Amino acid sequence: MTTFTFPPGFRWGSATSSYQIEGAVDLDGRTPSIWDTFCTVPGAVANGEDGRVAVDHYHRYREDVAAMAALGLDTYRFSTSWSRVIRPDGSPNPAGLDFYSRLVDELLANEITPWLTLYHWDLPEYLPGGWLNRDTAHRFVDYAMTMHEQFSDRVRIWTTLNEPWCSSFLSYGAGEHAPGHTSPVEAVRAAHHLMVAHGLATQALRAADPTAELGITLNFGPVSAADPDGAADRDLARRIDGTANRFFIEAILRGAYPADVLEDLGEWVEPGLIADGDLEVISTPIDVLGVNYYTTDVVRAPAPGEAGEPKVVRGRELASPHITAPEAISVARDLPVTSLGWAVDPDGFRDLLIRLQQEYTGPAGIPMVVTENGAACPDEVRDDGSVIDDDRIEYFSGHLAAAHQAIEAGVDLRGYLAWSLVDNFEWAHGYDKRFGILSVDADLRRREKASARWYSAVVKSKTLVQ
Ligand code: PNW
Repeated sequence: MTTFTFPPGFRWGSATSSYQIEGAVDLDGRTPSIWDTFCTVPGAVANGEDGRVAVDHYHRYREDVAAMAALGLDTYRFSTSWSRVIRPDGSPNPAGLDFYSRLVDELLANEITPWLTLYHWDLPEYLPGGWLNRDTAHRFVDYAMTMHEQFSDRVRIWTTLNEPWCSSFLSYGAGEHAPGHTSPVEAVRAAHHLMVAHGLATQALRAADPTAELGITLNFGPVSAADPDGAADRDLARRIDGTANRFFIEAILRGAYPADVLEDLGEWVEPGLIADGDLEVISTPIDVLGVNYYTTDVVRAPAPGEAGEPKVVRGRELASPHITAPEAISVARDLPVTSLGWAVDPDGFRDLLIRLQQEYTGPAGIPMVVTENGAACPDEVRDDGSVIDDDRIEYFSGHLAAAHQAIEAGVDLRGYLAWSLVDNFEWAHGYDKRFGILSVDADLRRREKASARWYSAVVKSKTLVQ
């Protein structure tokens, strides 16, 4: 038996996002986001599902906050819906703001720290061109400052963007997420505009509020070559690592996009896209790096004549999100996989945290917080109503041990937020793939899964026993 005790002050919590849980998509003046629209595209989302009702958090937030309090969680990372709080004419929508005000008050009354993410993919449909339009970055700053005026007295931790890789390469390059485009040029343009939005908003928030804690959340997918000695495999792994992992963090913490990635992207970086001064804006200092981690990947080059078939999902032709390595083939490993087919690799998590510390956050002198980590598992509902999810407990346990090992190795890791508080709308996978530590029944009733009770015991004792 091994006991892992976490440092005092380590944050313990959970995370969600607006479109995945709120529902109430046309209440109190909210207007459609690109996800509302995308969900109407035939085949875009499994079973034709959408976030119209989601898990009705808009009406059940008190119950959800009470559940967190009962579990002993001290931090809640949520996102706000831009089109709920800002009207198409740019003016604030008081009814939308009021929802988040009530949520924040409820959290504070329960001694839970609110951690606000400004953008978790539900871009207002009314913004012409979405992230293809540089002006969206300026509209993002306006939105950020409206939120700051309303909430800075009560919210002290702010994340600009969640996973810009997903909002660009997966959304404009692969077609898998809203708005569902498959253009490498658009993917790069969206990625850069997202980075500019992050930088401008960080500057404006910092100027208005020097003591707020500001950051961004990036998703990291470590990737290695199937044949570590094979030049072709290694080059594919380098390319994927370049766009998926290094592109964003190096712009933010080093003030430059990686030279090899710019070379790989070639003409997809349009002339004039990266304006003078953009990288200074993008590398405005942050206070914390949010790390989302789910899995790792091992890739190989296709054999001669082994052509990649176009990937058709529910009748829609998707492209590879790895626009500089679309031919890469993922190799199955001797590891358990989750319901999404993602390999369970806690060692990869430990190694990632150590790499990030050594190469990026250590030199920049900033701490990290795990802002998402979790697994989609087949939960078993017993006759007595209990929900058994041993696979999820195993996942959390392995990854918390890995996080602890990273701390022991010198990583400045300050907290862990489990994804997710409740089962929710898992984007293109709809409601079938469940990440919650609370289950949600068809009648929207919440129930603690075994993993919630297990996590609560860890959180309350600040100790993991394996
Ligand atoms: C993250 N990928 O999404 C998001 O931040 C959450 O909203 C989501 O529910 C969670 O992880 C689980 O999926 C990702 O394809 C979606 O590499 C897809 C990928 C990565 C992250």
